[in-house]
Amino acid sequence: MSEKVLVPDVGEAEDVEVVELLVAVGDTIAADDSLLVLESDKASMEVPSPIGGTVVSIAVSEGDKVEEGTLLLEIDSVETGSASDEPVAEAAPAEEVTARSTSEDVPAEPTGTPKKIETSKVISVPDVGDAEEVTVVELLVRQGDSVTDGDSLVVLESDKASMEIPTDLTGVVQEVMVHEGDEVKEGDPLVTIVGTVDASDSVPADEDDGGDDTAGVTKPAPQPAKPLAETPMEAEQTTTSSAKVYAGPAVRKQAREYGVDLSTVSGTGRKDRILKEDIQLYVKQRLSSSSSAQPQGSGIPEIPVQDFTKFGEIEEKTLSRIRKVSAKNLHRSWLNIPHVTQFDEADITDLETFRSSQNQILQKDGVKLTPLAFLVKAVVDALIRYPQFNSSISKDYDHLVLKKYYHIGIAVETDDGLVVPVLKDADKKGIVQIAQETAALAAQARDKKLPMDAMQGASFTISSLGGIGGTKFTPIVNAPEVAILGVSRSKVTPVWDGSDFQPRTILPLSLSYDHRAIDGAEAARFTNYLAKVLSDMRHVLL
Ligand code: CAO
Repeated sequence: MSEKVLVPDVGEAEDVEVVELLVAVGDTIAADDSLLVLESDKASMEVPSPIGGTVVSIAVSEGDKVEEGTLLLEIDSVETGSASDEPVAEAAPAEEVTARSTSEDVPAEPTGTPKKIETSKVISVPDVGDAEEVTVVELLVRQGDSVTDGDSLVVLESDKASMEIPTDLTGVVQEVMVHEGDEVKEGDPLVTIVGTVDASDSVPADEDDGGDDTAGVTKPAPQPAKPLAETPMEAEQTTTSSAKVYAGPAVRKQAREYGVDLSTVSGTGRKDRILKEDIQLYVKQRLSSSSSAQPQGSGIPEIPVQDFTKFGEIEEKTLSRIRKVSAKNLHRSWLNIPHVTQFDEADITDLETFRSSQNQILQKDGVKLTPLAFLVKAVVDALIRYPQFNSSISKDYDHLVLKKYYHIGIAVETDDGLVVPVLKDADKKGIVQIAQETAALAAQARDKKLPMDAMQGASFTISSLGGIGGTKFTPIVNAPEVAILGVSRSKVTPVWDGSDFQPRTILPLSLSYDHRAIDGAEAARFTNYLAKVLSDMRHVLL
């Protein structure tokens, strides 16, 4: 036997639209499964199936405007001979929620007048239709809150519908009698509001409705009751205190089960309605992002995933293991360290003259000096003078761990990404040895032949882009170190010597540091000193 499902009582809502069909002809459904979603300008509701069976026909399409009694679809019952051909007039759990249980307490009207009198009103659980008990899922007010007529106080939810319970009295919340998670039934008190009403609207105390009494006050008869949830559609209204979200009760229930805040979920249904699939995708994305190589920092909004194929041709290239590891380390440093970068310049004119003369001599031995070897030497000298740059912060932020060794990490660009081999005991080595070992480490890194211990124990790092170009950059500190020196390409620049412009070779320096360990003035002194040493390496001897 088949049953016809009609649009249920939609109260005063006029412009009701079929926004989503949740079943198709031939679908097998259980009793109470949602069939389609109706929406007015105020609320949305899912229409559940009154019986289990098979959908045999659907009489409406998405976008259709409907009204109470409109045929929606027909279902073949699984139970033989039990159903009739009579339309199911009340297919949804949509009994009209009009009877508001309230009681009011109004003090006696003093003689001679005030236009306004104080009243208290208990807002109770309204008629909740079939549902015997409903759950308080959200308290939207607290004791002492000011509320105005129409403000929502509490969100109730059954397994079929959610509804916001508003106040029709402007005033202050005197008491909230329920907690989130409480099971309540029709007539149970929720919130007491104290406010004022026009004296002319009050009625004699002997017409008391029997509601709660408040000491020392007499009561008028109830005000003409404006429905709490004006229509069953409003009972399904899916707003929350924080933001308006459109979602059916089943979706809301699922969101609660997963601990998902619906206001953070993007809906893909019509009019941005949130579907179950949206919750699932949201949870999936959160899970995968928390285990990915690049975790999201606390509270940092995620970068939305885009379908780039919409804009043109793309190719996917798998990231190398090195790139994934360095991405994770860089991200961790970036999020944990308050970075500041100090820029400076060193006049390396004389150093460059010396370097090229030495290169001519050393060429026969297969040795090549680049500015990097001198930089390592000068940096070590500066670290000895300013030991806080060769340190780490203790885990409890109690002290600096000053290192008495000078292991210099050298950032090396490889095909697979950035690698930082470590030149150990740089303070004990001469320029030529530093140049040879640095070149050997860089070659090993590029050939993927670096032993593990060659990448450990750095106390300070140098990142040189001088061979490539650029004027300055802001390197990321290689935690748990507290500073890193970035070096850009030197350039011959006219420098004023007091009477003339002289062509000088100027090397740009960019020192990034952890501001928790190092002050700005110390950083300026460090780069100043470094520049002085580079301009005349004889300072190293002092
Ligand atoms: N100014 C001008 N010229 C420079 C220079 C500078 N600051 N530094 C190097 N050069 C020159 C060299 O003298 C060499 O010149 P010639 O070929 O004429 O002799 C040329 O640039 C190439 O040098 P190089 O880069 O091969 O050697 P290097 O010792 O300077 O650097 C290494 C070695 C391993 C640091 C480098 O190859 C490298 O990988 N750099 C990239 C590091 C990187 O990616 N950092 C970014 C990390 S993100 O923070």
